[in-house]
Order: sequence, then C-alpha cells, then structure tokens
Amino acid sequence: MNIGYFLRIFFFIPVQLSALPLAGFAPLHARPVQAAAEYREDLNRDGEANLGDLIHLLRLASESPGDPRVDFNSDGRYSITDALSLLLRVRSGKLTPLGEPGFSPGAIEVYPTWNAVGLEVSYDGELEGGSGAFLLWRKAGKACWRNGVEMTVDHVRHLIWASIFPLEPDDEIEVRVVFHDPAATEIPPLETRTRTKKMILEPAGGQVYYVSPEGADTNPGTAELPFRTLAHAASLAQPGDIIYALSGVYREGDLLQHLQGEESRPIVFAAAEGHQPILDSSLQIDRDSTAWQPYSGWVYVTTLKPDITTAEGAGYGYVAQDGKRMFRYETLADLTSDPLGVPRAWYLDTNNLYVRTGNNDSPAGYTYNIAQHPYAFWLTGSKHVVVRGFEIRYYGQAGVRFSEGASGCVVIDNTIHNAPNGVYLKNESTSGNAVWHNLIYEPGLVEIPWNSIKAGEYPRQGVMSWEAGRGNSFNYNTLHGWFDGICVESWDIPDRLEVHRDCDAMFNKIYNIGDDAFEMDGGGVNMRLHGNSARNALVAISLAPIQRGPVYVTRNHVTYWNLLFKLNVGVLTSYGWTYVYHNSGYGVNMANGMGMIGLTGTASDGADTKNKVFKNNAMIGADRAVRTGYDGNWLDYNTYYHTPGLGMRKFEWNKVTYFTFEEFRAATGQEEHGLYADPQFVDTPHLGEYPWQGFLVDEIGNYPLVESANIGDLRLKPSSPLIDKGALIRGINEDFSGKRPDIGAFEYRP
Ligand SMILES: [Ca+2]
Ligand SMILES: [Ca+2]
Ligand SMILES: [Ca+2]
Ligand SMILES: [Ca+2]
Repeated sequence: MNIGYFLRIFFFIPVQLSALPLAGFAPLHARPVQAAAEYREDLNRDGEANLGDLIHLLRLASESPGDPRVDFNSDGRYSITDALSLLLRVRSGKLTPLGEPGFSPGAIEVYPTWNAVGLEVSYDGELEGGSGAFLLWRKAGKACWRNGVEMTVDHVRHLIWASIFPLEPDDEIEVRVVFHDPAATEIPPLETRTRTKKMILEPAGGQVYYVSPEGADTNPGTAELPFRTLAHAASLAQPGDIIYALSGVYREGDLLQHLQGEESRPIVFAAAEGHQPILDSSLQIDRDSTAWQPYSGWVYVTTLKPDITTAEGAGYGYVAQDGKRMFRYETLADLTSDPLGVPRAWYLDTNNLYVRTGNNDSPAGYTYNIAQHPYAFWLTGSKHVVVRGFEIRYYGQAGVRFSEGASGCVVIDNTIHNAPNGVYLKNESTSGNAVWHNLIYEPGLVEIPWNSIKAGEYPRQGVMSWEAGRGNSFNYNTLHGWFDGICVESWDIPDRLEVHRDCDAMFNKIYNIGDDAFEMDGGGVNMRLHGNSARNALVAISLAPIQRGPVYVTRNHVTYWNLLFKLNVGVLTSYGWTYVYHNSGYGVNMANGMGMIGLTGTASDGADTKNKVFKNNAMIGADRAVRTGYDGNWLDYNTYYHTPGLGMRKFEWNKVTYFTFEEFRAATGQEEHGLYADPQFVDTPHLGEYPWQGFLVDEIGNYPLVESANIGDLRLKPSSPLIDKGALIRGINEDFSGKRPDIGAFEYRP
C-alpha cells in the first residue's frame, strides 16, 4: 500500500510520509493517557494514543510487514483495515489497557549450516490465547525484514523452533523474533545475527604433498617425486595441508582416521588437477580363472587369502560379478537352495568364497571384484578433513564413513559405487559434515527383488545416516540404482533432540530407486528436505514416522510407483510437526499403487500420526489420493488428479472412504481450497504408463529404467488451473509471481 496515498485519503495530507517531521508533529486527535497505563493503541509507546501511532503502524508495516503488531485488528494479516481500526479507536478514545504477558522469552540459539539457519527459542509461561512468536530475518545490510516461516512451539519442552532456508554459504543473517500477546504489554524482541558456514576447500599456507601409485613413500612428496600411499601422506598431514593424488589405482582403505584439521585450515585430500585417482580395495578374480571349484549344483567355491583387515567387519564385505552387486546369503544352505530367488549371490565362510552366478553356469565366465577393506575413507573422530575428486569403488561396508565425533568434514566431487552403502554416518557426536556434489550409484542392485532385499540386513542405501548428530548436509548429489537413496534414519528415539537436527538434504537428483528415494524416517528438529528431484522411485518421500520436528519438505519434484508421501508404516507414533509445501509429482504406473499422501493414524495398532500440514502440493496418481488420513493433520490448497484412463481417486479419512473430492471435502473439512484437476505439467514421460500386476511383482527393476533425474518437466503450462491458486505461506512463498502463489514445486513465471 502506498502510505502517502493512504494518508492523503484519510487526513488530506498532501505530502509523502517520508517528508513528515515526526518529532513535534501536531496530532489531530490526541488523547492523552495516564503515564502509568499502557494501551494497545499506543504503538510507539510514548504515552499517548494518537496519529503518531498510526504513522508508527504504517512505518512498521513497510519495514516489516510480518511483524504481528501491524495486524492491529488481529484478523491474521496486515491490511488497510488495521490502520482504519487503529484510527477509529484513537478517535473514539476507547483505548485498550494492556495486562501482563502470560509468557516471557528466554534465550535464542541459532545454528547455521551452509544453506540454512536453525533457531531455537526458550520461554517461560504459556503461549496461548493468541500469543505467539514471529520470525523475521534479513541479510545483513538490507533495510527490510522478511517474514520467516511460522514458528513451531513445543508446549511441553517450552521451546520454539524455526528454520531459515535456502541460503547461500557465507551469508550474514540477522534474526529477530517478535513476541506478541495482543492483550499484554510489549515484550522486547530477541535479536541475533549469524553467518552460514563457508566451505574451505583450498586452504592457503600449508604444506602441499603429492601422491601417486607409481611413487614411493621414501620420496619427499613433491610433484616430481611423489609419495606412494595416501596413508603415508595422511600420517604427515597438519592443518592447512593439501595432499594431491595423481591418476592411478590406490589399493588402500580405512584412511583418514583421527585426523585433526581446523575450521579455517582443513586437511585436504584432492585429485590433482586433470587427474583421476581411484581408490579400489578389491581383489579381482579374472574371467577364465582356474580358481573356482564346483561345490554343489551351480554353486562354486574358491579360497581367498586370509582376510587382510582386522578392523570392524569383514574385509570381504562385498562381491561384484562383472561389476554388478551380488546378493549376500547368510548361510551356505541358503546360497545352495536360493529361497529368495535372487540373481547372482555369494556366501563367505572365513576365507572360502562360494558363488552362484544366477545363470546356471560356471563363475569362470565372469570377473569378480571382492572388497578387502570396509571403507575407503574412515573419518572416525576426524575433524575438518576434505575428500575431493576421487573415484571410490569396491569397499565392504561403505565408500566413506563418518562416525565417533567426525565433524566439519567435507566429501565433495567424488564418484562412489560398488559398496553396500555409498556414504555411511553414525553417532550423535558426528555433526556438521557435508556430503556434496558426489555421484553415488550402485550397479545391479535394482535387479534384486524387493522382498529379497528386505529379508536381509545387508545395507542398500546410497547415503545412510543412522542416528547421527546435528548439522549434517547432503546437498547437490546425484544418486541412482539404490534401494533407498538418501536415508536419514532413526528409530523410536523421539526425545533425543540432537539426532539429525539441522539436517539438510537439498538439491539432490535421485533416480531408479527400488524403495524410497528420500527416507527421512524419525525426522529431526529443523530438518530440511528442499529442492530435490526424484524419478522412478517406488516411494518418493518417506517420512515414516516423523517423531522430531519441525521437518520442512518443500519444492521437491518426483515420479513414483507406489506412494508419493509415506507418512507412517503403522508401528510408531508420528507427532513431529511436518510442513509439506510446494511439491509436485506423478505416478508412472496405471493402477494399484498405494496413493499420493499415505497418512496412517489411530489405527488398530495404535500408531498415531498428527501434526502433518500439506499445502500447495500437486499430485497425479493411480490409487488413493489420500490413504488413511486422520484428524490432527491438515490438507488444503493441494491439487489431486488421476493417471490417464482412470476416474477420480478415492480419499480415506477417519476410516471412511470418499469416492469424490467434494464428499471428502464436505465431510472432513479438509481441502477447503483444494482442487481436483489436471495440473498440466509441461512434460510427463511415463505418466501412468506401466501396468501394475501386484505388489512385489512389479518393481522398478522389471521395467525400463530412466537415464537421469532430469527427465520430464514439472513446471506448469501457461494454461494450468494451478496458477495463482495456492495459499500464501509465511516465509515460504512470498516471492510469488502473478496474483498469488501457484500450486506445485515451480512458480509459473511468464
Ligand atoms: Ca503513541
Ligand atoms: Ca489485520
Ligand atoms: Ca526404505
Ligand atoms: Ca503465481
């Protein structure tokens, strides 16, 4: 609103507000109030309720429109009616005395990652009856405050949480939390500032060493006379040192344990420019090897040298046949009888390796790679170590492991494949690490049946973060061919608030996934899943359950077979606040998947699901639109549609099935502003294309795989009915184009 225009209309003042001399301004309708009292109308707290307060309101609204004080009439938004109602009250002299607030804020804590800031505010008393905390923020140096997201209040712990995202690294951010109780005297805001983390990949001033598989550890480690092993270089490394690896295959593993870099001077292990170092722990048995002896049926055996490692887990933890993962059976009897009906498989008895090719022939027709170390890089207890530009293959547990207090470590620009997990993290003390810009894939895994994989405990996730700590960041990676893509998981520890707190998974591309592309089960305080794409996943986004929140799931776009959003699998309660805004997706099968939004709750097994908020999502699917929804969850402004050739999808709520969107809306009060309409995405390859013959029959491995996560285009066509139909969501979409935010992952910008 143009403030000068407003003032001219109501006060006939022919000047702009900026030209008004506020000090000494003669109020038109001054109502002196007693100095001791405080009144709601006295916004500028000068002891009088008059035109100066109106100007204060207008000025506040222009500098900080999300400040709750500008919503004078408490209708939830700022508009001209706020100024009018203040004006009317000032003119009438009916002033509102203020009481004591029912709560008092304590401390504010901010926690920056590279792309976000997490906030926690403590308070005493009770936040109720229209009281609230409001987040405002701005980049340092900017004049105007921006609205932050709605804050999440934990009324039991007396904590308030919110996130600011997405941000760029090394951004200085000012934060203001305004507390508002419309019936109480003003509570001073809390303010602080912070800076998002900066990623230092090339520290200056340290030693530079070179390593080559052709070198010698007795060399000085120069480019001309390089060391031979990364392990030797690591033994010399001090904070700020850079170790460049030249091209070649390094037959090492379990590197970089307990290295201590510093935040401003990390220890860097990087591919030398123009070089491709490869870390490969495998013992290779070539085609036509005479090592194989028949054992029984199509099972053959060979004897390996005794396990070369004594570290955690067997060194021989992974076997590939012609570069493809083999299934590990736990007993020789199972390998022989193959109860799970898997393709190529193996079993290890001490150092006797038994294999079955899966093709009823001799292993002499294939090449085998057998991992001899559990990890390439084992960042246990290590601080501020960078691993950059390596190819990592054939490791028995994971390409890279972070654990036991690993912090500030960065794994970037690597290619990781042929390992049970690409990257593995564990321990609550493992915090503040980054896994960025890596290509992480697994050949052959999608050919192994879903239920066979599920029947075992053998790892199968591209990134597996198991009950790790705070501030780990999994951004800008490409993953494909895994059972689960990025898996940030914990199990039934709702009160361990540091687990997966401030975890970011942003801007990743994931495709050809046998189970869940994103599996954020357990959740985390201020967890952010933003801007990712997934294609050809059985389940796109698993949030089953979210026990610690707030979790933000925003601006992701996906294709899926079975479920777009999986909210619970019916074992644990899921009460963590989860905000699912502006996601788009469509199903690639014709029928009989499970649905678009799979809530479960208050089911017979007692697994309740609450506090899930879905807004502005656009979904096309082949089965239920909403599966097993219950009160305590909120759906509005979402758009549903069916794959080609089908009719309107079903909605399930409180154990009742509704066969039309209108019945669902009328009976439940959900989706008051929702749509049942074709979103008109720009390009939807494979939409509803594949038949569905039954769960565990049709799996992604039985159908053509996609070539990348870039196929399709889930932006809206200019004719889309979703344009300008979304909810305005504080701190999420106020940069919309057109009249209002659109529904879906992408705002239409002509
Ligand atoms: Ca005043
Ligand atoms: Ca208002
Ligand atoms: Ca899974
Ligand atoms: Ca719009």
